[in-house]
Amino acid sequence: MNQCRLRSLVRIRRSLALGLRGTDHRLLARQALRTIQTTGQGRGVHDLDSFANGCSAAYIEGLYKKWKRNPKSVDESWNELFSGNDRTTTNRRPLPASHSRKNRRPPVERTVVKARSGERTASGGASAAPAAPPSDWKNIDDHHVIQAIIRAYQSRGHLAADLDPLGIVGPKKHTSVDGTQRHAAREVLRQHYSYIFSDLNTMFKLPSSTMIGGDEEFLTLKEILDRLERIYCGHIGVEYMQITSLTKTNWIRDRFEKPGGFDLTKAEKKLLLERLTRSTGFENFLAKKFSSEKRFGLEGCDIMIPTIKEVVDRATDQGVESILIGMAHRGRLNVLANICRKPISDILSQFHGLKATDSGSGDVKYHLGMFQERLNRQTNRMVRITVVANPSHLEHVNPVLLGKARAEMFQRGDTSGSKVMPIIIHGDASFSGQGVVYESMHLSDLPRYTTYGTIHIVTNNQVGFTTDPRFSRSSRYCTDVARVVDAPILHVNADDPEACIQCARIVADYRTRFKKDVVIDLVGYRRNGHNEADEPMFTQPLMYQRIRKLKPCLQLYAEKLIKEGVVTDSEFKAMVAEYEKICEDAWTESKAVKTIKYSSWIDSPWPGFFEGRDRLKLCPTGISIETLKTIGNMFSSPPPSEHKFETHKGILRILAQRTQMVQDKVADWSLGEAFAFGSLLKEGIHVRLSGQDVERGTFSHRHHVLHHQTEDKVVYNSLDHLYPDQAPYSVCNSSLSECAVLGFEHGYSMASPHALVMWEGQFGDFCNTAQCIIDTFIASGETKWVRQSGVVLLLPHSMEGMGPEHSSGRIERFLQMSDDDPDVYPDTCDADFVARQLMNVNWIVTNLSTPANLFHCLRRQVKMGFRKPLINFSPKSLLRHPLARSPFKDFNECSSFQRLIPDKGPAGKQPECVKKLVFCTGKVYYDLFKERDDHEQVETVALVRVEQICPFPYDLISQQLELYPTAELLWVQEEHKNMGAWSYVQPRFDTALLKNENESRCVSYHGRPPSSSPATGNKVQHYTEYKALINSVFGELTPENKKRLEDQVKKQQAKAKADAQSKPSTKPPSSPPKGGSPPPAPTGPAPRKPLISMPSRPPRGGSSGKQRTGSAPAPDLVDEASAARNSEPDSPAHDGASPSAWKRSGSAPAPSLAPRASASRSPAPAHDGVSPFTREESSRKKRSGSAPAPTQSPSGPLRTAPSKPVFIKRRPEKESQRNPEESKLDPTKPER
Ligand SMILES: Cc1ncc(C[n+]2csc(CCOP(=O)(O)OP(=O)(O)O)c2C)c(N)n1
Ligand SMILES: [Mg+2]
Repeated sequence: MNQCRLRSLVRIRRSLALGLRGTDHRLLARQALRTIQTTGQGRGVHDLDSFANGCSAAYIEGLYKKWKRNPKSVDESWNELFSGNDRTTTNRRPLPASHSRKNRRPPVERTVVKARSGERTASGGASAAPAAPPSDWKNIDDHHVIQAIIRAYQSRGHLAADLDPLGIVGPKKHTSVDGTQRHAAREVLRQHYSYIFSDLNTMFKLPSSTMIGGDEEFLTLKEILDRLERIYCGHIGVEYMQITSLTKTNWIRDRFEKPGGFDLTKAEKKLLLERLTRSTGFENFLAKKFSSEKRFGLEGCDIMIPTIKEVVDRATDQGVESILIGMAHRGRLNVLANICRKPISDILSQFHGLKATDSGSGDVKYHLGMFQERLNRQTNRMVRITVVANPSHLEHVNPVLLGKARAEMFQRGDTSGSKVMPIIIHGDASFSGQGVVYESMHLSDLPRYTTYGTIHIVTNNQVGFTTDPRFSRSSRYCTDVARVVDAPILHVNADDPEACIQCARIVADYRTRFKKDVVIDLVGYRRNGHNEADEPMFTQPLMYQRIRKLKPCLQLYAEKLIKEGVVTDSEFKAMVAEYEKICEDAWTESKAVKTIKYSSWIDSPWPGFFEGRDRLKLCPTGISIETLKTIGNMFSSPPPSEHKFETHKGILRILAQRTQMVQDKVADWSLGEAFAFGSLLKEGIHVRLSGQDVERGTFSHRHHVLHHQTEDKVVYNSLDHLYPDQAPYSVCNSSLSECAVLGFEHGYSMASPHALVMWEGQFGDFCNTAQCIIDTFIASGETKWVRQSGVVLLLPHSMEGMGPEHSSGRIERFLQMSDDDPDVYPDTCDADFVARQLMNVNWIVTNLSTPANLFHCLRRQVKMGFRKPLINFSPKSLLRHPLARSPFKDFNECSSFQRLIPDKGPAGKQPECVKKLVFCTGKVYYDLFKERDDHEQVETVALVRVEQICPFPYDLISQQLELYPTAELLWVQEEHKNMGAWSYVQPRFDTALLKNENESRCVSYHGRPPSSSPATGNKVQHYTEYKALINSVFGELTPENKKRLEDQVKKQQAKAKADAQSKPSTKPPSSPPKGGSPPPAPTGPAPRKPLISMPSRPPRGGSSGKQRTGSAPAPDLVDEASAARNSEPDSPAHDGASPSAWKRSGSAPAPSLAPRASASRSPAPAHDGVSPFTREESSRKKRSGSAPAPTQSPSGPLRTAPSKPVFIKRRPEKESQRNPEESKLDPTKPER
């Protein structure tokens, strides 16, 4: 055969391969065949056709070269072909004799109808292709069928896999023509099912989409089926064809299909037997010693321990240094004993019912966590294994574990998950049933939440408590949830230890290679009831009849290895006896233990944090004015101009307002928060804020991440570039999950005390969907597991007429879970009273009213000598309320957190005149403040803000009670009576009052009546309720009050009109300045909103009003532009004062019901009720009259050596890839 003939053959093959796609290719193929016919030496077209069809071009070329060198080096048939001799029919490979197959559908008739000129064929060509000879098509068809069969096994083989050790679930076997029992059922092969009854000796060329051939390129149909059966329908059913990545599917295919890949060496088998002996031996021992104790044994899924162990070995061998395990009850003690190597005596001592020597309530033994650093003898590497303490609430540990793993990666500078690896062990019913599984899995590939792959192992005992899978899930597998993240899922028969080990290796390697989630579903059974005292025959009689007949996996495997000659019977018996002795010795040892310590079960030790520290020392939280300026200037500046960052004009306006505030030395909520974050970052504390839309802020007030307006994914975060050596700042918009994200952040906070970790709810009561995390981890974690966390929850809360679900953060629930005793008056004379109170409570609950207090409160979180969760109810309207601002002096070194803010106005100065002492918390203070002014009761009503509700500030409350000895005592809240803080504060007020023998007063409730709904959705009703509340405190407005208010309004309207006529507009530029150039500085005070206009003001004393009834603008999910519109640069905090009110009260006038109105007539009180400005400051500002433009140049006078801002091109990669330096900046020390 000459080169021309060979090339033609190659062309034939290629063309035929493409033949199905179009007429042109078929034509090409025909032409090529004709070439061979004319140049060939007597070979028939059919032979060549089939020959070319079955071989690869490269293969033929290789053979041809070989043949040229030595004609005898190739098979006789090739020699004939290349030398041009005709083959005899007897020498021919058996071709798929489709015509002789009974059950096979007839080959598709490729009759080509000649197209008349101008007619178009179905394929769109202008003319029809001549038909290929029928045998060509048969051959092609046959190969396609083979390919489809292979594909069917690959994608659906798991449906016919032999996974159930009980033999209850699973397909039936079918007898093929060769008498072989095959699993592959119609479900797998579908339309190709009949093929397994074909001529099984037919030889086929294997397609490139399979590796079952190994080095062989041709296999008989029988061999193909046998191999596919073994691989896909044996004891492993692998689901991987759903994965969209070709690299990953090829990788898995390679691992499963390559012949010989599953063989274990003798030593490996022996090791496996040893591990299985330990796993089974441990449960047997416990069963023997504590037959009636609950331990949630592993029997029936004993292979779980060797499987985890294999994953651990493999991963540590590949460089993993820390493994975090999250799991529920089943087999937990076994994991502690045989994976973590917790001394068995320690575990057994938990069964003795001993007293604990440390504080806390402890937890049941199968929930306890632990932490161990040890040498892995198999790999000779140190490995740290953590089993995270677990509440009974199934699967809720998952996000906590992930957050902890993520934080550990951060601490170690592990930006790819190479050193830290999470493993989660699931139950079958809970894996499919608990929504948090799905929510957590959805974090798996998010840049700020990824743990670079988690290994999931399901101990699938085919039952959940008493419920069969058919009643507990609609999906075929309990693992189907993992398909959403494209995870490969390896179902494996738990009674085949070697298959399980094989899967363990593959998942460990997969995670190392791809850093993605992967699942093993260990399909076993549960030998006992749900717990050892349960009778399973009540509900699963048939299943348990089978189970009773089954030999334990250990016995089966031992028999197998004895038969194979891997171990002898006596060796196996010695193995069992040896482990029994270990357990017996531990038992004896455990009997000597007389007390237990909860702290020895801690899963997150913080070495070095508590040692040598005076826990009761509260460090100052104030900072210098220079730091305030640096942070303030950076935070208020747009990105430097050289970066040509196009900033939204609304943002520029906000930045201009911030600049103005910095110049005026006053801070609003977002600036106060930025001061807290920035100063902590400066001090090396990593700050992480996570939650839905936190980057901008739900209420569009934060704007930490600025977005380039014309370039995608280019963002700027000034707080990440304050100081060259600052700690990293992570502000992360989360997935729309509360449960998983809050759990994640809680886990993140557990990893190190040197970080401020916050989760913000979109609205406070969305924490409803994270209740389990709140109850079982945050509220009680320290008590149960001696584990601290300083996680902060920011829950927007206040009644603004926004409806039932957008109003309440459910303060009452958090307070109800607080564990300070309402009936015990603490020792307030103790010098460490404040710190001790904080240390002894389970969490801190605050409802703050000033930015400065937020600042101090957040900083206190990391300044304390211990860690406590903080639940802070954040404001909504106060975010922009002109009165809710703090002067810089409230942030300085002399300032501190104020647990209670007394009345510092006229009432506070002349307490003897005070008739009513009103205690309140949060935003309602501003309503009361305004109404007191309107009602002209500033001298007679004292307003006291309880900023820290829990622990209750008894000392300060008592001081207030003593200061106003004759005043009537009121608790005023805007929430309904059965909500808010009332039920918490009432008994505590009583306790404080009872302390004083001469006291006969009690505190009365003023607020909304009880309700099942947190708030009305009707604005009119909202206002009616509001009015009733106000009237109950101050009474109705008198005619004099009304007259005075009307006069005020008229005056201000007139003034506003005059101002508007005399001063030019200070509107910001209509289009954003390009290249980051500064917006033109306003030339005068920004136009003021119209003053209170009666029509827009709810009628006082009237029955209803259509007007806005809230006391503040509804700060819903406003867009940025409207947010910018809503925020008033010329707030009266800076310049406006109602002279009459000012004079009369000697303090700031009250805020208005409608904040815009109030904004236009009230000067801002500081948090203590006094204007942050002196009159001089206020008038100076009025004189200067302009809001300067934000500083543009990084070298501007107000900057103190800021680090060069970096523009981050956001990519879908992980955050850590984006910022590989984060580990270097990490202030937290690795805990090793
Ligand atoms: C959130 C939650 N709901 C219900 C329970 C009660 N419960 C404990 S174990 C269990 C069955 C769990 O079945 P599965 O996940 O299959 O684990 P198994 O016990 O079979 O190992 C149930 C319903 C619980 N602990 N947590
Ligand atoms: Mg189960």
